Amino acid sequence: MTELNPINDAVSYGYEGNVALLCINNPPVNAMGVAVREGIMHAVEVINDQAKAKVIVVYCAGRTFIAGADIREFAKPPMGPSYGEALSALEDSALPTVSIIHGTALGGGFETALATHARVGISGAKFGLPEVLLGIIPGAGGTQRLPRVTSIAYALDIALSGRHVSVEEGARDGAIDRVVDSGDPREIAIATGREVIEGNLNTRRTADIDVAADDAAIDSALSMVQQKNPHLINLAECAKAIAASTLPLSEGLEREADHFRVCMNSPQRSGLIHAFFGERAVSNVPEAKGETRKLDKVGVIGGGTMGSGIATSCLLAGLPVRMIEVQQEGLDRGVTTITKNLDGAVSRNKMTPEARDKALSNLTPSLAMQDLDDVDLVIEAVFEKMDIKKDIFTKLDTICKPGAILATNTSYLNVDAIAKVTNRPQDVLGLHFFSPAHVMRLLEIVQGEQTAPDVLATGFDLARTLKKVGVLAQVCDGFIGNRILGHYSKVASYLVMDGATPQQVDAALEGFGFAMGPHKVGDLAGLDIGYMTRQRRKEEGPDPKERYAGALADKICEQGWYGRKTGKGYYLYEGGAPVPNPEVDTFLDEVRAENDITPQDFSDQDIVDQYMTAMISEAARVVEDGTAKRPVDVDMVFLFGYGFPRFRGGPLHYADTIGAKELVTRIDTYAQEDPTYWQVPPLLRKMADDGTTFADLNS
Ligand code: T1G
Repeated sequence: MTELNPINDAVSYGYEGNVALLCINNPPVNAMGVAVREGIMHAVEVINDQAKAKVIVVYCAGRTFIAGADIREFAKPPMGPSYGEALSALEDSALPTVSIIHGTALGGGFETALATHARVGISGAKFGLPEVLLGIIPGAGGTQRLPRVTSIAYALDIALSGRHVSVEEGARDGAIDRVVDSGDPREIAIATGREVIEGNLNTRRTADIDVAADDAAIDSALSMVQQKNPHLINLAECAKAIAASTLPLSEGLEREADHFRVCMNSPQRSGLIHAFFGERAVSNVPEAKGETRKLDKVGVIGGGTMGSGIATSCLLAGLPVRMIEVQQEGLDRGVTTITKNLDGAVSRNKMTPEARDKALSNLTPSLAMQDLDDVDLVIEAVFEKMDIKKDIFTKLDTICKPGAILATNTSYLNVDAIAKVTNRPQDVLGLHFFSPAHVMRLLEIVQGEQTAPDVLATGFDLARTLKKVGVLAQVCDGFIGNRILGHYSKVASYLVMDGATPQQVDAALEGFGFAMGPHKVGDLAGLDIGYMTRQRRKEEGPDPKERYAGALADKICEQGWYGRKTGKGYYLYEGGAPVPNPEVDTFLDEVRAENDITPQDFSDQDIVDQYMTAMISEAARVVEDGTAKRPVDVDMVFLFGYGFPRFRGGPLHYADTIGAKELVTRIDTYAQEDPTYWQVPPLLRKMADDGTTFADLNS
């Protein structure tokens, strides 16, 4: 095998006969950093100058072709040659250039392939332009070159969805010129080069291809993005850039650069890139590393909404599940729900009917807890009552084999108190799923005082297996998410008691980017859950100085109205879109009269400011006392478990766009009205004093 000559640490070149190989090797995903761009430009120049070859074939070492621009460089000042310069070198090369795609050619990676004169995909490989998922648009010619080799309509589909496409599908639509059987990219590069020289594979400069205008496709794309994602600015910028592909390439590339700059300067870009790296950072903690215990068989106790959702999630991941219930009726209900969940996955083409049948064959329903004696992990998902959970863990302690992991799906309760009823507290942790558990990607992994390191690492292992975003949380009432929710949801009630309406609060927060406002979420989840939590808190003796936030909700629940499931809550659910429940206004007047409140006007911005400041305050306390390891952990909890708008990056990433000083000023102002509820967390005051940001606390 010919030795390759290094251009720099990331790029090398060599010759196999008169085939020139240009190899990129920049682990872990061959991101197109400055060294790769410099290396490509220099290699193309040298190979053309040396005139030893008849074709240049670009391929990558490692597990994938170029997976895009190096996203980490976005936060730094521009360095080295631009993407445009590097790719023009490939396109304008006198020698034909060809790309060999394996793994995933994404963003700048696929744009590199589009700049070469032919694209060969190795079976199983994928390509795509996922830049929109990062708040930007393709910025290295993708919006101009993809329409040239396919069409404007196709480019709109690929670039606006950000989806990963198989090379087989790409070959059908013209994006890929040939698909070959899987094999070593270098060997395939050599063979492909010979095919080009022998005239068996055509090459052509993408720039030379004209694009047929398609205004209809552009117009429908622009109205579609306005309807589906009214908050995101980059989707329309992307469609407009693609519309410019009918111009000569050089002009089109300038237009693309203009639209790209608009997105780069938008805070949405930093929010979405924070989300990209945050999703990876939460499992990049020592607790997620190290030895794990085997996870071949799982037991789930409880066939209710959570139990059957958790069982479905495990079955979807190929894990055999033993589901335990106390009565046949409950067991049957659980099996029915699981079957419905799996059927839903089939109807959404997420799995084949055969895979569904296989998953169902992996489910063993049982009324005997004794049947859990050989499972590796038990997840308890029964009623949120401490005595019931303690009783179950006492039994599990005698039934389960040594080394089995005992997990509770409690949303609030003290995991240590549950662990203490067993003789194996080191094998106990919290695994807090979110409803619907087979859909929601968040998994709070709750570390008890005595939870063993390998048990914790196994929790993260399970998250990976279930394709969940596992976030480490310490024990407290409600862990990370529900504790913060418990605090800021009060502000939504205070705003309504003081003058706003439930629908105004919901509309203001939906305008901020939440998919659903808090009152609609309450109606969806069931207002009875909040009612029971308030009753439990009343028994535990609430802070007498704090304003009671549940007055209106209690009145609604005392009518037996729990939201969607009863057809009535803050809204009426009579088939069409939910409409505000007029009787709530009557209750509101009563609550204000009973509390001697003169309603005041709130702007939507006032509502957002108070709501977000409350969320940020409690989030700061959660980081301060170590319940969450870092601000990014809180952010990911809210992105993957609480419908927080992804383009804002999470509550603490958003907090940095306001600044600690302004937040402290706000809280001090609000505290003049209510000093009990509004208190500045010491961490926030310190950050205001020394100018640190939550981003600083992540590093
Ligand atoms: N830049 C920098 N680092 C990256 C990266 C990238 N593009 N992609 C991945 N990484 C890191 C990641 O953070 C992780 O690091 C490690 O690589 C493994 O990734 C001009 C401007 C390729 C499908 O959006 O979708 O091109 O956590 O854990 O699950 O138009 O990574 O180990 O320290 O995700 O096997 C467009 C992003 C960029 C693709 C592999 N490209 N990457 O998934 O591994 S914008 C993308 C992915 C662009 C141009 C524009 C996935 C993957 P660490 P991983 P994986």
